[in-house]
Formats: sequence, structure tokens, C-alpha cells
Amino acid sequence: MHIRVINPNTTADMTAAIGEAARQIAAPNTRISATQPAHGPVSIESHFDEAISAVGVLEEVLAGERERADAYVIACFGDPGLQAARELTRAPVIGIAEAAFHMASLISTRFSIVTTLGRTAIIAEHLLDNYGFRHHCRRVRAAEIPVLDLEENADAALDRVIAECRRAKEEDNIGAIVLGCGGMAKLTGQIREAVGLPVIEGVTAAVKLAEALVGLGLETSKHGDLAFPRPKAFTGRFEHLSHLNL
Ligand code: 2AL
Repeated sequence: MHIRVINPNTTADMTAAIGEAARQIAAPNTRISATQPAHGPVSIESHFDEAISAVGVLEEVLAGERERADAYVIACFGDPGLQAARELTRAPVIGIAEAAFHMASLISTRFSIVTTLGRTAIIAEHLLDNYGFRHHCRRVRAAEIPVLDLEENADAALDRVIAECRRAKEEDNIGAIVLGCGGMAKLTGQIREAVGLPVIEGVTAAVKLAEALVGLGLETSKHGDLAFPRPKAFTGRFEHLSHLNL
């Protein structure tokens, strides 16, 4: 089974860390390929970053189709381009936010999310609404760290994430914590140990859900809105997307 794990930002160190976290949790017969877009933002921490990154995610899915990947994981907590990616393939496509919400809801009745910057909390809140998880989440919290601090300033970032998780545990009346950034994947073990609550991390949750779907023989529905996009002309820099033969 080949799962293509796409880091939607273009920071190679983060892609490597996400790939490593995915490999550690994957079944022995699962092959993980970790990729990132050739073009786009080095981190995703605004609506603008997210919109630009979605194009790169879709190009990575198209590249994965040429390799016949069995499933895809979109490893940024805004799940950029998720439904559009599903239109491009029959393989299951799992976003790390939706994976984490589903997993958290199976082991707790209420969870809080601990993400990076406060300004991106709205992105997680929109996803909770869109996915129907609003009532499962008590609070979206931010450690107030830029995403790249998880790579460049990892010890200080870890301390801040742990401190925010502890506040969530004390104040939010929750059973579990969801980590709100793909870059936190490598920190999960340390956070879990320090916080003493179930901690759900999206990359690993998404890999296990992807394995489950592939194992069940379930594919993305091509009936209705997730059918392949109608072939048409694209102009300018997107001309190469014209008349896609999917
Ligand atoms: C993210 C993420 O998961 N990767 C990234 O670059 N930005 N989301 C976030 N809330 O920090």
C-alpha cells in the first residue's frame, strides 16, 4: 500500500519530519512517500497562504496519480484543497484536521485543539463547523508560535505547546487534545507524556484512517460532487491542467 503524504508547505525539514512520523505509525506493508509542492509558502498561517498552497497540493495529487498512489494525506491542519483533491482521484484523500477530529471523537466526548498562531484558530473553527464537529470541540487554543518555530526553535516551541495543552487540560473540561499543526507530529510523544491526556496528532491519525479505508476496499465516491472535474480549457499558467485525462 502506497500512501502519499503531502506537506502543503514548502519547508523540506518539515516534510521529512512528517514523513518520519507517518512511517513510524504505518503498518509494515505500507509505503509512505512524503512530498511537498514545488511552489508555495514555506508555512501556512493565513487564509492567503492556504489558498496558494491548495494549488500545490492538487499538483502533488496529480503527480501521485501517475505513481498510482493508494491513498493521500494532506498534512496541514487547514486541510487545504481537500475536496478538490478528492475530485482528482478514486483513492481516499484524508486531511489531518478531519482525521484528528474523527479519532478524538471516538475516544472522548469533548476535546480542545492546540494550534500555532491565534490568527489561524478561525481556520480550525471553520473546519469544525464544516465537518460537523463543533459540539465536540470546547476550545481552539493557540500556543502563539509561528509554524516555522517548530523547526527552527523546536525546544522553545515544544515548551509553549505543552504549557497550552496543560492549560487546556485544567480549564476546558475535556477528555483529549488535538494538535493543530502538521509540524507538531514529531513532538507528539513528548507532549503526550508531559500532559497526561490522550493527544491526537493528525498525520498519524490520517495514515491509520487511510490504511483502514484502503483495507476496507473503499474509494472516494465518484457519484455526485466528487466525480472527476469536467474536462475543460485552462488558460495562462494553468494551461497544463486543460482537458485532464483522469
Ligand atoms: C499549519 C500546518 O499544519 N502546516 C503549516 O504550515 N501550517 N497549520 C497551522 N495551524 O499551523
